[in-house]
Order: sequence, then structure tokens, then C-alpha cells
Amino acid sequence: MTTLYLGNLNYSSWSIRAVLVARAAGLDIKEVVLPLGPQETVDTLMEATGQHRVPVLVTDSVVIHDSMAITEWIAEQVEPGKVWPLDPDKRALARSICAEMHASFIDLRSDMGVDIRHRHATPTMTPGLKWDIDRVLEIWDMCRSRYQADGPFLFGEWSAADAVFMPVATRFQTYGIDLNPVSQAYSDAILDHPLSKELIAQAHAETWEIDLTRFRPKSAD
Ligand SMILES: N[C@@H](CCC(=O)N[C@@H](CS)C(=O)NCC(=O)O)C(=O)O
Repeated sequence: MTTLYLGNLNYSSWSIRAVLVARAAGLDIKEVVLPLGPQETVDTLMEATGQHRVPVLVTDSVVIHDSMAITEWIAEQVEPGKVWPLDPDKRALARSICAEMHASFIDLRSDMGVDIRHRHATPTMTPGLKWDIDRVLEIWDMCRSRYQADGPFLFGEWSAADAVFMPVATRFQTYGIDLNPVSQAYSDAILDHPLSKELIAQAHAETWEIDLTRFRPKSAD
């Protein structure tokens, strides 16, 4: 039995990424969604996985506690092309932009926390936040201009890169960020994908509430 432990799908961007990849792969993986915040969640996670963060994938032989490592494990279980693009150049670029998302965009993450079912005022456009947003749009524009002929997603067909940037598209909606036509078209395509629609519906059905302002630095209040 393989189990994927996740945080609230309305709020947990790393959980969203892992579960989208897991569902796209179509593996038999049990999903356990836990509300982030309560001590009970930490206790449950620690007992089941030895980790206090989500997502965590527990297989019969290993505990994988990072969204990108989970993505790679899933990719190895299915035929090539199902998770990462089949083309080596696309695959290398997809991994590059996913690694960049994973390692950077601190202002975007802290000023525009994922909150799929609510709408918030656009935050103050600090230089750091503006840089992060511009960089996301630059990545999207670059991929779309290269691979437009292959389909509507970053590398034409849907891939893990779209799972990684899906919670960025929801952030732009939640915080009313204006997009250029190319980025808007990509955002529409990724949010309209059946896997995204299913996840967005789940986020709307959740009843747990988290006050996102508690994650922001005092100066941003
Ligand atoms: N680098 C990790 C990040 C995991 C992470 O920060 N998860 C957040 C939720 S999105 C979490 O578990 N927060 C609860 C905590 O830090 O206790 C990954 O990619 O999986």
C-alpha cells in the first residue's frame, strides 16, 4: 500500500503539486488529507511518516518527504512521458523551471499564499514580489512561445511542470494579478484541465480555515 499524506488542498501548494502528479500517473495511491495547523495533524504525521511537513509519500519500503522527490518516484513507476515530457530538451527545461519554483519565489509564497476558494486584495507590489511575478510570467511566456504548436500547456502536453505552476495560476486569480494575453491563456488552460478542476472542487468543499496573514512578516501587515 502506498499512501500520500497531504495538507489542505485549498492552501497547501506542495501538496497540490504532488497529488496532481500522482493522479496524472494513475497509480493506486491512497490519499490522506490533513488540516495544516493543529497539533493533532503534526502528531498524526509524525506517527505515520516521521515527518511534520506535507506532502509525504509512504511506500512499502521508503518514506519520501519532498514534493519533487515524490514526483520523481512517481515518474519512475509509469511509462516515460506520463509525468515529464518525453523529449529530452523539454524534460531538461521542465526540470529546470520546477527546480527554480522549488528553490525560489520567496516573496510570492509569503505575500500570496495559496487560497483557492477565497479572494484577497492584491498585496503591495514590493520589488521582491514584482520580481517573482515577472519571473513566473517570463517562464510561462518562454515555454509557450517555444511549444505553442505542441499543445496548450508549458511543454505542449500536460506534464509535472504544469502541476508545479498550477498553484501559481490559482494565486494570480486569488490576488487579482493582471496577466498578459499569453500568460492568461496558459493560466486558463491549466485551471481548466480536468485534474485542476477536480482539485479546485475539493478545495471548495473543504471547511478548514487558515488565517494566511499569520505567515506574513510583520512589516507587510
Ligand atoms: N520542500 C517541501 C516543502 C514542504 C512544505 O513546506 N509543506 C508545508 C505545506 S505546503 C507544510 O507542511 N507546512 C507545515 C509545517 O511546516 O509544519 C516540499 O516540496 O515538499
